[in-house]
Amino acid sequence: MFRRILVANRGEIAIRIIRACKELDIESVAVYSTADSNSMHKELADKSICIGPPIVNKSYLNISNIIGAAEVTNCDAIHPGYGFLSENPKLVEKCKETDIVFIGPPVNSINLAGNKSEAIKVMRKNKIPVIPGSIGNVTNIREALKVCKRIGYPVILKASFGGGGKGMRICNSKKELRDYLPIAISESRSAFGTEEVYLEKYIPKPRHIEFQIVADNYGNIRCLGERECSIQRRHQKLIEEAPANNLSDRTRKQMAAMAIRAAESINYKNVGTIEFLVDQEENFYFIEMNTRIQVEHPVTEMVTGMDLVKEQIKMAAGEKINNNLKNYKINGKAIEFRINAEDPDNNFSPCPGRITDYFIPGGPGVRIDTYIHSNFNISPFYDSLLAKLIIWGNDRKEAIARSKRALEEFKVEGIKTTIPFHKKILDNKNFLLGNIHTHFIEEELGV
Ligand code: MV4
Repeated sequence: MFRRILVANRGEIAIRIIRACKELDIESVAVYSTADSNSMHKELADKSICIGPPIVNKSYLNISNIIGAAEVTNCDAIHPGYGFLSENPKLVEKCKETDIVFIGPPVNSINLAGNKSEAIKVMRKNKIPVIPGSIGNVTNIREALKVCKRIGYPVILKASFGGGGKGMRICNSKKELRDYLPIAISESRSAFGTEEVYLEKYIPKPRHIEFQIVADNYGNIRCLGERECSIQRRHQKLIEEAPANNLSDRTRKQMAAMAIRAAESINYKNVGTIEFLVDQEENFYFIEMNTRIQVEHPVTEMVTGMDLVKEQIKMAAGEKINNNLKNYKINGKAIEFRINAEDPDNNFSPCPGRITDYFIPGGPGVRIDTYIHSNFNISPFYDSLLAKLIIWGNDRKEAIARSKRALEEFKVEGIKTTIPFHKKILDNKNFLLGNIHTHFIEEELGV
């Protein structure tokens, strides 16, 4: 097992990883920028080291500073968390060169998942359902028109190295395809440095459901059930649940089997997520794969009793897959609310500033993953995620009642947060019925 792990992240996920290290009796080293010198992850770790100025490119995204920090503190592994360098192949290569274990999958898995049209090709070859579309990228309008003649309109253009909706364009006709193809290509070039875009049939109002995969270094791969992640605004998830609602046992089983096949087909290691879109007829399609621990991992932890971050560390250290993973049972319902420092009444614009006072909810079924503390200044340099409120109930009804009372208890003063917006969602009839899809927020709440 590792002696000392460098936690290459900040905020709530850095604290989450430090907690896992403590429970495994492994020392943790925090890294922090000068904007975070008063932050909780720095306090909670056994050691801490400054890695540069507030600007992320010079600190949390600076690979030489991160590797240097791990070397001078004698760490034998690096945990990247999510975001920042978590899916950066260069960090993985540098770790190999310096004999530090990267807690995550091998570099070829990261490279493949990063190239979405290529990942879809591999899945298609392995008989995993994918959305009808181009085989690989489209480079010109002639090619694109030919694909659309086959699959029919509407279609969606996606950037192969994209994410967060960037470079995505829906085309309802030949004309729109002619107009949007050059735009999608140039958006992709400027955002991701490549002109690679691909085409898919556009699925109206799909659900976004993802499956948690756990894989050891010996070829054992397990699936830990699914998360429903359809409640999102402008491609930022707001609420996630486990398990998914209104999904037949038959489909759930098929999807889990396909998720395992997807991970097997690329020799996946460590924890990862297979994302699917589910259409209104309950057909499901692979769309992409995430090669990191995700923000929403706690809902899976709450319904399975597993600790995904500890499993990540143990498998990276060469342990075989946890036997409890073989016969886990999904117990009850978990819902996660992302509490962001944003103003829901002002287009969700970030609201950095000082937290003058706060109260954190508690009681049965309540878990909070946060890094806030009193008199804490939310820095404008980083992500606006303040806290994750994770609620467990025996069933969805109990989880929702608990969520309502926990959001009522939750006080954050001095800054605006998304807490009032979550309360509105919990008053929505279709949300209460579990009738949700990726366009729920715009359709039902009009933002
Ligand atoms: C789609 C889709 C419909 N059809 N793919 C992919 C990434 C995720 N953030 C949104 N994605 C979508 N992929 C096909 N083939 C619908 C979405 C989608 C979406 C697309 C355009 C504008 C807003 C959207 C909101 C949610 C989901």
